[in-house]
Amino acid sequence: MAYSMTYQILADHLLTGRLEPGEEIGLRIDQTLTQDATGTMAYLQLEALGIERVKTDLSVSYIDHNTLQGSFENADDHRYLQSVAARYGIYFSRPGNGICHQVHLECFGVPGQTLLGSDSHTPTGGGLGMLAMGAGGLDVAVAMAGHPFYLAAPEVLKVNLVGELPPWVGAKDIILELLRRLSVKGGVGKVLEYGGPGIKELSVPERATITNMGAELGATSSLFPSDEITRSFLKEQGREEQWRPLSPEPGAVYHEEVTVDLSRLEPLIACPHSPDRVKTVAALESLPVDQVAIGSCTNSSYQDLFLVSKILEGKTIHPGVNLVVSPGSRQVLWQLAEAGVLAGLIASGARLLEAACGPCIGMGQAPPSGGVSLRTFNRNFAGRSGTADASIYLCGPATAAATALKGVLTDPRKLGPPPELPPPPQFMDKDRMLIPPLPENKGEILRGPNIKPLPLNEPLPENLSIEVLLKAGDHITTDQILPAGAKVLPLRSNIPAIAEYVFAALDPTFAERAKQSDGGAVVGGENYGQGSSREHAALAPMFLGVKSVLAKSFARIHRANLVNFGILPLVFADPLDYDRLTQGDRLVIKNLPKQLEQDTVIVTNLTAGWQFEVKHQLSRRLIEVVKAGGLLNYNRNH
Ligand code: MIC
Ligand code: SF4
Repeated sequence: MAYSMTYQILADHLLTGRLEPGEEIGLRIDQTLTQDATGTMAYLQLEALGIERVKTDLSVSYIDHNTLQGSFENADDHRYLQSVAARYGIYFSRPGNGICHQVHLECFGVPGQTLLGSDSHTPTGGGLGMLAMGAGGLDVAVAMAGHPFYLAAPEVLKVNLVGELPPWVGAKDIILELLRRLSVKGGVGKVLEYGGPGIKELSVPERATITNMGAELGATSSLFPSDEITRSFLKEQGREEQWRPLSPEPGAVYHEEVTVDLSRLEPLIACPHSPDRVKTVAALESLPVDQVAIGSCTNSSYQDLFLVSKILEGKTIHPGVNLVVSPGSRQVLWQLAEAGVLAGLIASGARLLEAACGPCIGMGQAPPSGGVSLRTFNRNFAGRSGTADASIYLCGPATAAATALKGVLTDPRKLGPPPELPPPPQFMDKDRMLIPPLPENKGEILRGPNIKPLPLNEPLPENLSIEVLLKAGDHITTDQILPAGAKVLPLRSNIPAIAEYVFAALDPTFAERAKQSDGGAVVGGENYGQGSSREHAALAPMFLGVKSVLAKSFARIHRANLVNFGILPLVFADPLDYDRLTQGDRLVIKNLPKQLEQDTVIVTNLTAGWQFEVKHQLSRRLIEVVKAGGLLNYNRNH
């Protein structure tokens, strides 16, 4: 059978299992990345695994999320991460160096390799022809320790790009069009593989915008071929020798196909509070905007920010708008300076932030009450910006810059012909603020007082008795399960403290009620746990005593995180049973280990006196993991 690019990489890295969609496979992971908000837990877990050095070809630890140092916590975590990296054989990317996904493209990504990252936007690397996937910190730690990464073999959705993009229409509009068509759960269980004549128009950073935001489709990953465009990007980065070609085998088999005619696209925008609520910019024009934020791992390349700078050059930002710009990396910032456009950007009134995630994760720059913020980012979930009642819209950099000038949502096609984009100046920095590990595993690990030991779960009991602590709706995000932002993020290495914020925005009494209960359950609708990879959204509920989540369907990474920490994910056999459950119901699952041997498990609702069926959809291995109370216990037993 002729293989797609995805299946070629899977076959090259297959350690266990059969390459059939839906079957559990174990993959060899070549590279890993972590960032500081998920990294402290990941490295505490790596320490717990008791290895001497990482076993991957390359592992990198980035500092990009928790860069506001309002108190000692974040700085302590950075110091911990730097010391662990040095000792265990991991490269360390210093604070200010940039967003993990952008820096990884520039400095490390290799076509055809596998990359696992403790961040849901790791598929950015697909822009360079890597099979790059997000996962919880524990899965990344296990991969660093040289063990396989397990996942369900994906289906491959071929995305055919045909035609040419009209002026002012860009990569962001392509992925927004796919979100409009496929929705935030349209990619679950799939890898999106891009092809067709239209890809020849797209540079690596543009491809990376598209693969980055494939995360919002719920996709396992997204992948572009590695061609001459990829080669010239690597050449610009001084690493042409790492280029290798990747393309589908002739006659490759795809499970599904969609075609996007680029010539028919126009500037698009995602409306509050979901990345798939997509409309045309033209349809919403004249919407007053309070804030414009340009940056994030989706749209912060040299190309994006050069375009923005040229649009703003010689002009002044509208008095009603606050414009913040965060470059994706130090390299991008340097290139803007070298290309001579930074002065114009500053003169226009843009507030320049450091090269980091910044406002994208609510690390500052919260919009005003009831405000409208237009962002080039990838997520617009309610409250994520730090302002509960703000309305966040997502768009490309051209729309953002045009709007910053006019004060109301503006279609960039009104700006006349688009500026020419010169090639990026060659970055001359040799060490790139990347600290290589120590040659041997020496060096002290430096722990601050905010780093608390990792809590462990207990094995699941024979008979599970749980109280429905919360009944939530469809598309619950991990931001809703456990918020981020400047106040909560510094607690990422302190589970007892961060657990107080579980479901805080949905129900501030949740943490207290969970602690009082003698075993809790959460009930959810479709696509439960979409969004961030943060395993804290499983670890903190586990700490509060949550034993099971019952939902209509789950997002991939969150479901894996639940299992990793011994929380049983169950899917309603009949979605109508969801409607019949109420908060406070007491549920009992008798003979759990025995029942898990079957596909279907019977649950009794003691409060209301009825029974219903759920599916666990777990492989044999995962049943053992969840029974043991999580992966760390399971590993210890094996
Ligand atoms: C996000 O965009 O939500 C984050 C913050 O990058 C997360 C990781 C985290 O919560 O630390 C992600 O996307 O995985
Ligand atoms: Fe950082 Fe935002 Fe990208 Fe997450 S989505 S990695 S917070 S820039």
